[in-house]
Amino acid sequence: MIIKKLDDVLGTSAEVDTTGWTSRRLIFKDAGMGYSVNDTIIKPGARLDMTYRHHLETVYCIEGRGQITDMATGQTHQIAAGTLYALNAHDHHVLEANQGVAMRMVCVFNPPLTGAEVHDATGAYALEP
Ligand code: 9YT
Repeated sequence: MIIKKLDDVLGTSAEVDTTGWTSRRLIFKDAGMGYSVNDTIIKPGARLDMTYRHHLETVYCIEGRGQITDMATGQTHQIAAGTLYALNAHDHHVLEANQGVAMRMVCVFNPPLTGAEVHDATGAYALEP
């Protein structure tokens, strides 16, 4: 059994900070679970254009407000605490956090992240061997 607290990863290499988000990586590939779990802060006003072409991702919002746009259809959905989205088709999407408030998201990736990934120019993570 693995027991981990957010405090255990804050300030370590498992806390990955970028311009638009800070990802606190709680469970990653080394755990052998077949998925990874992050507690991620989307910074206020951030606009993230992403296509996880190598991964499926489910995202559950637990704090804050924003919106997600499905770039295939142009449809925008409001996101608030209690809203989940699942990128089940490697969807090209734009996630925007409202001004003035961070969004906090629980992010599950399949296949699991190895722990230190940051987005490439297309808003994807590389697929680890
Ligand atoms: C919600 C989202 O995709 N944010 C970008 C960061 C990523 N999910 C991560 O590594 O936590």
